[in-house]
Amino acid sequence: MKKTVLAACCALLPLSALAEVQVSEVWARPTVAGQGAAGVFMQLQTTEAATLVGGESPAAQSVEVHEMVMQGDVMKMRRLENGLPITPEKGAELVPGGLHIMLIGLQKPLQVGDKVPLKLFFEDAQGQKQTVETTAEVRPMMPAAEQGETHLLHAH
Ligand SMILES: [Cu+2]
Repeated sequence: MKKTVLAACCALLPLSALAEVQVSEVWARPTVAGQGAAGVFMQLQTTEAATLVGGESPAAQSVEVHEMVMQGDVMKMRRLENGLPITPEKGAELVPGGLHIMLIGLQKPLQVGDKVPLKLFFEDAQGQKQTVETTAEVRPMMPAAEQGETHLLHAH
């Protein structure tokens, strides 16, 4: 369905700035054949309060915003129905074991080095929608363990 968003509301709110959302450090884990979904992780910053409401990717049938919750002794993931609120003070951190973007219905397994195009949909407090286009780089599960410890010495 096509939605047309008009900027008419801004005439009534001359002082409100549009939220400017920055997406960085976008990466995903590789998957194996038969694995239908993958988590994508990133850092989010915004100049005004905004909400990450969803996304879209040619690599997957659907894209959802998920959180991890404890149910008894089991860690489960759950879709954030109302999206993920982001504030200028805190931003948001999407990390393994926590908040993440879920690619559901993968077209093919994600391999290390793949670049997955991803559109993220945000909405600010005034209901203004915006789309941020980014790319998730598929990285090894545990780069530090794979490369050994010596790479830490090369920091300087
Ligand atoms: Cu998930």
